[in-house]
Amino acid sequence: MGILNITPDSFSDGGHHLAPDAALARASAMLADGADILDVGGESTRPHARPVPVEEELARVLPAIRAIAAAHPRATISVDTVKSEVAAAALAAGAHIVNDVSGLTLDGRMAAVCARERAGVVVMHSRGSVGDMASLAHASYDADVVEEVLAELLQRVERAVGAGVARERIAIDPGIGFGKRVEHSLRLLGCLARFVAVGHPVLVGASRKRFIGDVTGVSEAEGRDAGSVGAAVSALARGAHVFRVHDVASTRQALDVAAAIATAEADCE
Ligand code: HH2
Repeated sequence: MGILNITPDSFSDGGHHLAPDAALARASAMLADGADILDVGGESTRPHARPVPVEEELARVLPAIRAIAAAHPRATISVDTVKSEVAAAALAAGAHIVNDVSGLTLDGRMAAVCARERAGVVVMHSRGSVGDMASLAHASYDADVVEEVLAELLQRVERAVGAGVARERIAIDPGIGFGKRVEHSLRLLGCLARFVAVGHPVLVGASRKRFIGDVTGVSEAEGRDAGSVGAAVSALARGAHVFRVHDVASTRQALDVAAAIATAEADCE
């Protein structure tokens, strides 16, 4: 899943793709690099980012989604939003998946919209509002961060199913870096198999995130692609299915090789 942020302020690619032709060019490049899904977002979750009114978010994502759907009718498009109005309009404009970083909690109508439109849904774990979910404001966990994140995530999945979203259309995501300290993100990735065991496809969004900077000492987000590829390969080895990344070409190449080796390993048992 290639990241396409149509925002002036995203933590690593903010401001690059605001014009629809720039967004389409980036989308086309990511598809050529091997992306299976394009994740189009119009609101940054960076702490203290300015909240984006619905009209502004629509004006950012809809032209991009329309342009991508027209140029690449077979591409799978997800919309990264917590707003049901944006989700509904994006689905009508050609998106197939709703990627909601609030796990369908911030907008009471989100689950019903996803159900009605038969959208694929990514239920990500986070706590709090858009403005503080990627901070450490809610980063307190009892003994086992994995158990707690999994329990909260599954509650949200059940709520979505209760609102009519088909279970087989739901992917889950531990929400790396969202209200998680470095040790939490590492532990969630290390224990990813426990998320995989639930039976939903598991999405991992580790690309360029702070924990990679903490492990490697690389402070600039743009310099963290090699570490991000490492995180993706490690997540693949633990059973993850979808990898939300900035550097599609390197990730695709690394995952293809890692998957080919894993297949060869299976053959020798
Ligand atoms: N991370 C970000 C945004 N959306 N969606 C899912 N499912 N999982 C994630 O880990 C995830 C996500 C944050 O990264 P980015 O889009 O690069 O930055 P920003 O929020 O500043 O736009």
